[in-house]
Amino acid sequence: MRTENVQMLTAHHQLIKNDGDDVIQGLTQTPKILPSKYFYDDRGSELFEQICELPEYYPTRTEAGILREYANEIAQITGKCELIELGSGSSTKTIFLLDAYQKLANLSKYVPIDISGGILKVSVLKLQKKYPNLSIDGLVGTYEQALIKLASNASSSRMVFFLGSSIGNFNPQESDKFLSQVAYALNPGDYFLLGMDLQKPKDILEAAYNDNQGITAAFNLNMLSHLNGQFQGNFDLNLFTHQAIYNQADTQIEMYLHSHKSHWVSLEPLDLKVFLESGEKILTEISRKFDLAIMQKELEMHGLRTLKVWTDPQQWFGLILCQA
Ligand code: AVJ
Repeated sequence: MRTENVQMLTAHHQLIKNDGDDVIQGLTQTPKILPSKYFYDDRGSELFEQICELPEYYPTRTEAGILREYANEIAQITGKCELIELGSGSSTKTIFLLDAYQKLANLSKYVPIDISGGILKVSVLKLQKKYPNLSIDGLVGTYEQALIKLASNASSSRMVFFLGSSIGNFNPQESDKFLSQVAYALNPGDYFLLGMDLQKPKDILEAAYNDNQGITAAFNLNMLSHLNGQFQGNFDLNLFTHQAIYNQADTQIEMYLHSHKSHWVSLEPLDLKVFLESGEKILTEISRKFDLAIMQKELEMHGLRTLKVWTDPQQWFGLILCQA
């Protein structure tokens, strides 16, 4: 089997070499924060796959429904191009696009990019079996690393896509930076397809991040296990509880880990000792909920002109196709 088509993005792009600076920075500021990307070790990616199947977690199946219905139309609009997916994970929803592009646009290349090497390898192997004639080049790395690499690598027409409302993890400033990097990576005429969760009543949103089976809580807590493993931390998972609330003013879900005892945590290789108060919380994720018109303006400001917008009948989730 061809595992060699999963490539690590590292070294010569001054890249990954995760030195934990972001962890030090986040845990020494007030209030404390941890970057959401630390959710996704292999266990975290597995838990996220389980979240996607939860009855309360509507985004995945809603977006999948939109893709099922409109993938052919998307392929017809863009015509033949290479497909490049940021944060591909299990690539489950991607199947709709791959099928449509194979049928209508003579698809030759798919580049899935993910920070979690385990899940990427498994999904590349699966896809290679299902699409034996498709050239699949998996890349393991951060979005930033991938976009730098893509920018220096322009050949044929491309569509970069970013599904699942992963853009919701960025605050406005980070989102601005991300869209600049996307725009920089694209050539004039290339496409960008963006999936985003839309604003809706608080009870629906909070239920989606506080599921009955406690999978989201396990996903949140798993970040501490990941840090324990990667940075020899001694977080005691029993001393923390999961909380997710919808911040109406900022239209974003905020996920926290609450410490219910005052205690010290150390991460030796980082030379870091952190004191947590009883009741203190660490922000582990924001998940912004968007307005389609505002997002179109933001894309436009980065030279990404909207070609078409799709939503589901309830307008819970949106897809914007734009062109550089
Ligand atoms: C992968 C960032 C889109 O924000 O809904 C799911 C992650 N966190 N449940 C989201 C997540 C808690 C998810 N994104």
